[in-house]
Amino acid sequence: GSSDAASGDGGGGGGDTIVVGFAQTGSESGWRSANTESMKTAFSEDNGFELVFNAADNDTAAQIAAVRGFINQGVDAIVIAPIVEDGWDDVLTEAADAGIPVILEDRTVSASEDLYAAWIGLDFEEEGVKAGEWAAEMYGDEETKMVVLEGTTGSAPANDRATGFDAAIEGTMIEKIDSQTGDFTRDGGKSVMEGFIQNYGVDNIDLVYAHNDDMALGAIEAIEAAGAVPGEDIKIISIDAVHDGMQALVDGKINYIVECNPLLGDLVAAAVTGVINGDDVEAVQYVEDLAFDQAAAEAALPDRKY
Ligand code: GZL
Repeated sequence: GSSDAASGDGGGGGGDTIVVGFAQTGSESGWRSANTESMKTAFSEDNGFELVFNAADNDTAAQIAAVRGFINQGVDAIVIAPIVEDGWDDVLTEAADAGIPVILEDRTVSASEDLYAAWIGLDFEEEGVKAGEWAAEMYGDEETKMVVLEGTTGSAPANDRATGFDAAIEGTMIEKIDSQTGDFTRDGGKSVMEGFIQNYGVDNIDLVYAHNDDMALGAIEAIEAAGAVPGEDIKIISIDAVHDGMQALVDGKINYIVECNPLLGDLVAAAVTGVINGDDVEAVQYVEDLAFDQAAAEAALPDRKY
């Protein structure tokens, strides 16, 4: 767009268009689609950005290769939603050596905080605690056999949602009989739930804790195919609060959902602009999460943005 010559106080990117390489995880879930839309809207040309977008199809090697591509391209800044926590030290060091700032959005990494300028994300452990506290309150006083549909193995949300939930149900009569990854996808949740039903029998499972709505929706299909009623015969607790999950909650097929807000684009764009302009940028920025039972979902669904 037209440049206001007096604008800004210098900083990267030559003119006033900031070229940003964005390494997204892929398109594994409804949450991811909402997050991608939020990022593309915030990093628009009208807002002064040129967004170079890559979706890595949940493949960590492809995502790291995409980041290397951004470094070789010489972008002004790199944004990453890292599929998994580990394995980032080398490529983040290469970005630092190239003088390209990195901002993490959504998930985070185990590498040193010195290797990225900021992380705009969510408190996954707190999401797990909220889910576990509700499970403990509702089901903790009677023998409850629980299976867990884990998110992508090695991802921050999968690790932290398990940690938070397990801590919250400590000392209750909720017994985790199995826990496997469904990779945050609907198909993954369905096939893992089919396996649980095969192994334990649909009458020997009381509760499903799904690390995201997409896997919970897959589990619902498997439970119904086995002739049981989700939300009644087998209770379901999930995380995200995307539209389809909230609809299932309203329909009584899911019993409780903890929100995980995907609308991070504006915060990430502000952080990128701040870093490029040499401003101080808050290193860790959490976005607030709500939680919904059926009544709260009925009230909230009409106004939900995703
Ligand atoms: C959490 C995000 C997770 C969502 C899933 O912030 O990384 O990845 O919970 C998504 O739906 O696939």
